[in-house]
Amino acid sequence: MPKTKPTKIITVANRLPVTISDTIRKSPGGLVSALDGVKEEFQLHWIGWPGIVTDNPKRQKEIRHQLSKYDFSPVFLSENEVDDYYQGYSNSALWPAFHYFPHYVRVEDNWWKSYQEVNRKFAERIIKEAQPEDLIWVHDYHLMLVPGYVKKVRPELKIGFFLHTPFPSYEIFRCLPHRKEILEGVIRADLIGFHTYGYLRHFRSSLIRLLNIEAEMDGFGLDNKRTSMGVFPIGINAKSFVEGIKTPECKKHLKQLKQTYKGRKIVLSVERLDYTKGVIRRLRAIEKFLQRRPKHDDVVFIFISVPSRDVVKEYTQLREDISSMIGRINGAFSDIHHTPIHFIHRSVEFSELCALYSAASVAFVTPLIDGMNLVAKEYLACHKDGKGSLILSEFAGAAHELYDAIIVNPYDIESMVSGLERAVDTESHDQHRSSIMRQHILEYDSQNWARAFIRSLVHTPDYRSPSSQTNESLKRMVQSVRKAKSAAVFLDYDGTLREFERYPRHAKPTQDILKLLKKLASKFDVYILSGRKSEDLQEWMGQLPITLISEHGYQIRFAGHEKWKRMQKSLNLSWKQQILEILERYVATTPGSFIEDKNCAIVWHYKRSDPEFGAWKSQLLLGMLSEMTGNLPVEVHQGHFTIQISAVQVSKGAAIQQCLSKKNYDMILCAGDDQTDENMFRVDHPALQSIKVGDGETAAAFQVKDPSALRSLLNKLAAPAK
Ligand code: GDG
Repeated sequence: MPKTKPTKIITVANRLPVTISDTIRKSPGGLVSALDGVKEEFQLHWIGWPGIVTDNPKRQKEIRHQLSKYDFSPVFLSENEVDDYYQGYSNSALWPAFHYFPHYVRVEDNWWKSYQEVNRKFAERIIKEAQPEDLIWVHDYHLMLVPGYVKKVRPELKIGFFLHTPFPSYEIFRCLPHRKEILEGVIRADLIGFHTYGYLRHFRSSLIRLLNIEAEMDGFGLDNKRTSMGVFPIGINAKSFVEGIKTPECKKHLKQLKQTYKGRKIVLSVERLDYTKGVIRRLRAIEKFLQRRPKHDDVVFIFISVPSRDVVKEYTQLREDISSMIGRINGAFSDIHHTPIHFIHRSVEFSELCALYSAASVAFVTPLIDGMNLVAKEYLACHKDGKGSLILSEFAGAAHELYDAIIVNPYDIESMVSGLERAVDTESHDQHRSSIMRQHILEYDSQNWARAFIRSLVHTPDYRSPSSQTNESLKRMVQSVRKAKSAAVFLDYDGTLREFERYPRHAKPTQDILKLLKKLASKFDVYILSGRKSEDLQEWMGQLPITLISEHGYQIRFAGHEKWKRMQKSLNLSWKQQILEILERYVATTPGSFIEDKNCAIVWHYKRSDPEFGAWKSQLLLGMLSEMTGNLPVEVHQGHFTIQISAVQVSKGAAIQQCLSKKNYDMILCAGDDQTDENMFRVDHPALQSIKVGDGETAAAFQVKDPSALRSLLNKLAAPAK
């Protein structure tokens, strides 16, 4: 059998894993090793900035050529783009916002423009290079607009987006001036992944609040397409550390370390110098620990602090604060033989890093917040004997998996000091716990992570082009209504013919809608079947030659008539008072909600309440109503931010049937958007065709995206025959 070509994964990240100087070196970062694990199944291609600024076309061509050997495709950035998109918007606005430092967020005018331009550059590269069957995997906060830009041009491409940082709570995220645009870009991906459930929950909450998207925990519908969301905690390349500690270079470093620090326990911190890492608070804890320990020359603290973003002012300030604090502590606690803190402000070779991890009795990892934190995992991977103790901040994503570590609160200095005391004087059960965590790390490594994400991406639904069969049959249905000798068109109003407004009174029909109804009425019998009161319908559409039905079928005004009539002869409304009392209690305890008291129905509206709280209270109310209305002549419906309790004799289905019993039609078309319209769709009539407006489960035969899509369909219906 001929071998089928493996699927290509196009990994798109701000930075390509290369270092370019006189030569080009591939640099083995976390992502490279993660993707190594899927090399057998997939072909790998990378798009990213090569980390060098050059506007010389000859040099660019040369670099492009060299990188193509690795399957890397460089996106070149100008000096201004590095300043504005990278140092600016990405690292001085998004990074602090996503890490709960809103007071560090700065946004200069050209930064956002540059962020958009560079994201567009990346998108253009994907659009140019991707084949329809390729999988696109976009990484991190630098490139959040890329999925939106790509999908506009290549909707068929499957795109996954993974956020390596935390996603902050809505209250923080909303501080960003371009919060909506950022979400609108990223939601176009087919799969969006986070390290923890907490970040996913915050992201969902922002979607609900800022974009009015009714997102579930596992995803949301958008334009008749579903975007999935999931939790994929990243692992480390465990094998490289297990092997790394066995190499001669590592063993050499280890021997040196053991000699230098003989008789002392090493407490190790490794990180990029960043305000999120909690170094100042950690130093405070160390100072207190030293004060409390009469003889402290048996412990040494080593900091590997990799220089980072030193053009950003907060980072230079932090560097100075750390230096002066270390100077003060070392000054107070050193003697001729011993200095408690060794601060190394540079990166170390991989073999030296492995040796440091191995030599350290304790890893002191106390970020104020961290997407995951790989150092905690790497440290444990280097301790086969389980002897290392891990002190881990509860604010690191890793704490969700490594719950057997000594978990501390970095805002509580005392908690860190007692964690240190416990770790330095390790008890045997801590060793056992470290072994259990190590086992987990070896199993759930970076390759496992990449595989899990890619498999989920593969399983997201495929793109259905608008020219698919559904559209063809919709067209055929429109044709058959057009050709009918006598046809009726039943239309719901809010959310169907007209978009919702924040205030229902503002949802007046536009001139275009009025014209459309008039045109339709010249060819068909048109019925507006709404939940609104007759006053609204009369005021807005009373002048048109169409039949108006108010309150889901309570009153009717026939086309060409003045008067409104009741549709039922008798109605039992004795239940209203009892229901009103309950709803009043809900209004009192759900800020923003209110009651609409209609003739044969009562509606509880919660559109203006907090969306998550309102949705939760609506579920409570539904539960209570379903229990207590069992013996009452009512129906309970959940609508668009509403719960409606109405007399059982009154429903859109019953209203349609009453109309159909008076006149015969060859074709009947009905359209609606919410649950109250579903019993209209379920009416059993051979000539009935139904259209649901919007996403979601429905009994309707057809679905269109939104009111504007329905209007364009109705316009086709009303157009004169060619
Ligand atoms: C993002 C998120 C999330 C550090 N110093 C040296 C060195 N390192 C290596 C470590 C580790 C990595 O850098 C730092 O780990 P982080 O977890 O902080 O990862 P980042 O890429 O900075 O950050 C973070 C991560 O993405 C993954 O999703 O965990 O929360 O912010 O691998 O070993 N390596 C060498 N010498 C050093 O001096 N060789």
